Amino acid sequence: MKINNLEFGIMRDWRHIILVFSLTILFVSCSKHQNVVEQALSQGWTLTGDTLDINLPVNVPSVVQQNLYDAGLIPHPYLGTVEETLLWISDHPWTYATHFNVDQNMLEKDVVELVFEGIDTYASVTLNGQKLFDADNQFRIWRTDVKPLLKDQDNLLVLDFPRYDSLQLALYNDHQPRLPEKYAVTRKAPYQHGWDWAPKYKNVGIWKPVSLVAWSNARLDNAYIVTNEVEEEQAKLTLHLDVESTAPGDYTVEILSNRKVLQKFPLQADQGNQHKMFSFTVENPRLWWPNEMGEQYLYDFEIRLKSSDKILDSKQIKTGVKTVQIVQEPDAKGFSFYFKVNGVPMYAKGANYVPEEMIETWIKPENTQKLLKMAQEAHFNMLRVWGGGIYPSDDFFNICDTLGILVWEDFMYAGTMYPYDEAFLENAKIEALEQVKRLASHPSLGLWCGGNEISEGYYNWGWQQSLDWSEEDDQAIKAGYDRLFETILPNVVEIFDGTRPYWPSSPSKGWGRPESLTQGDVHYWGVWWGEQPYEMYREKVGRFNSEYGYQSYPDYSTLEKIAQGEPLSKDAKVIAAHQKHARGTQLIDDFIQRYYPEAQPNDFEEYVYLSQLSQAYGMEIAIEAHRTAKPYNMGTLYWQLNDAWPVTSWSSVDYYGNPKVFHEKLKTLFAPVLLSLDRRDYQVYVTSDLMRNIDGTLTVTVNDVDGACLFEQKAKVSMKANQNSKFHVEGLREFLWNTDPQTITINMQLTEGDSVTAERHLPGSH
Ligand code: BMA
Repeated sequence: MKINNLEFGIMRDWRHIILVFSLTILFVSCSKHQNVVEQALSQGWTLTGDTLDINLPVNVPSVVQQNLYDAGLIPHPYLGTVEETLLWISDHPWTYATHFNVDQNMLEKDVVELVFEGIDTYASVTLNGQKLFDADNQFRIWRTDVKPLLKDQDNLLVLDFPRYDSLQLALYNDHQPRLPEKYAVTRKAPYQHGWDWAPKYKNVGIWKPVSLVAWSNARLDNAYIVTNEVEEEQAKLTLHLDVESTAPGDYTVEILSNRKVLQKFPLQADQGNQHKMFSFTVENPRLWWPNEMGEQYLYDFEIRLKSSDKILDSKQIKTGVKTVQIVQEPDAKGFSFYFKVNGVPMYAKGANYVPEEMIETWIKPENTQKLLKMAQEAHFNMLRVWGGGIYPSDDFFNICDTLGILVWEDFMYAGTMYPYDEAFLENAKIEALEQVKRLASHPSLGLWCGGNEISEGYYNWGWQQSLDWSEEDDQAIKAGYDRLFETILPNVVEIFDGTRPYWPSSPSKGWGRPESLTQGDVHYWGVWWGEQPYEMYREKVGRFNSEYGYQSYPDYSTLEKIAQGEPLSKDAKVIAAHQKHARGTQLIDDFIQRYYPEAQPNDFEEYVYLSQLSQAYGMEIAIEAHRTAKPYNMGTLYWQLNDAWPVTSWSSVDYYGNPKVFHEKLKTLFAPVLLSLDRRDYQVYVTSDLMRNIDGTLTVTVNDVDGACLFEQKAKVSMKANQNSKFHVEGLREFLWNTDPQTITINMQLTEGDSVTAERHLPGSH
């Protein structure tokens, strides 16, 4: 990869910007060395609503929608049919303000920074009447030295949020050439602008913590560790540091594990902020593996920055030792596409993950833990964090680290072309830099991807015509795309991580194109969007199917909650309000008619259940087709694991954490060994993701509806680790040919000695 230093200057000076603050309740935390002192500014804020008679005491992080709901001023945004009545909120100006005092100890430090970990999205920030900065990116950290402005008593920090919708519309209308989506011009979570599973709740507020951070001499701004190489006796790692120093100076960096110093390095710092890298080794490393490939061993390191013998700053880093690559090698059909973890090919099983809440500050680590545990128990080893949401919190990644879920992380770009002026690209670069540094230590981070369905849209969705671009417009927009997704983002990943692969776009080719099945990853939407039958999944097996899916209704109890006592039916208004896909209701119904023509649901509850059976049936066909095609296909990530609110969608777990029928089935479909019957030749596939060889016996029995055994036959199974083979079962084909499929069940079991390695029970007809 070419690293263009002009495109991408490593920042040496004080990192961007400014910040502001307030807090009445003083919470000062000092680390033991006391050179770096922090004060959270989380409490004692007020939210006011311009001309509205609203003056609410609030804490932050929070957003206006949450604050208004907490104060009883609006109904619950997820229930009933209230969406339209709440859309004014993002087109109203809001102000968050707080008064706070500052401890003398803090004021004596060389630097006192105000740090906002996240502001959503536009805000003008002032401290004691002085403008600090204008925030314009939800995904960035905003920080500035405020020491000259601070007093010990009664500081006033104010954030004025303009009318988001109006501002966005003005920015969009000013942009020539026209862009496909309005949200393209604002660095704010796309899904909040409405999606085919999301209402238009554009959150406004201080959505991440705020604090004052004071220090003297020097401190560690960032510290993270990545794995470069793994061998049996030794792993090579790199410690990355951003060191900020008030003057040129000589320091020492120490890496400790179990309170013992592993290595020491001299560090010569200039004045300002500088990025430094130190290589070190771990002997006889215990590795971090994805779920069911091995253990998820985590190391605890402490990093110290010292001047003479004085500790100036320290950071704790939990990390795992693991390497990851994407392998793309030419073969007879195209190019392979698979992940290798610690040098071992990995068959990826999992789903796409969307933000867990429409009100982003309602995301709770305990809910994430439950959801991801359900994924792990369904044998997931991968999640794709979809590019239309938000970058997940550290909690999310800590959970993935412990559960062994490798994360395909999109940068937050989706479904549109983006502006390409210098200011936009610079903003995008800083965002990427901060996110890459924040997440690099997590062993669960597997891949950085440019975004969701952008190149697919550019080449296949006719924007050139529908938006009336001239040839020059088209070239300029495409050149901007190339700069962002082919130069800036990969350079950030390469320079500041250097170990994670970068993949410019998911998918790489649109599903209408034959190459989508012979190289890269594919979002196959011919079933659902293209209205093809489920059986089409068998034909459309790509190298790595990173999206496919079919909708079903959520659990009936979820529908009862949103209906709040109103009668439920397919045509109820509340059901329509929680279906965001234009053809969704019809497409669900079409497939219930097609696959369950005899079914006569007695009521809506039974109908809801049928929709889940239909979804599960379709996903079974897809997953079986993908897994049995291994190693041609090396990944299956369905759309979508979860929901952001109670809604009819493609998810396998609904908003309240209820598993759908499909999710329960994953325990068999994603199991390390999948048994399947090829109904063309009646041979049995054994698809193994196990890291060990199999030496066992396959038993196939056919039973009648009362359970009586009509046929039984055994075959010997001997297979290498991580492979897929087909086995002939003597007499099975002839037996099934001559038996009415409606009257039987087919049961397969693989045993090794006394233990059962895999089981599958299938109806006679499928
Ligand atoms: C995929 C996703 C989402 C969408 C889903 C279902 O392409 O990237 O944009 O919600 O389709 O339509």
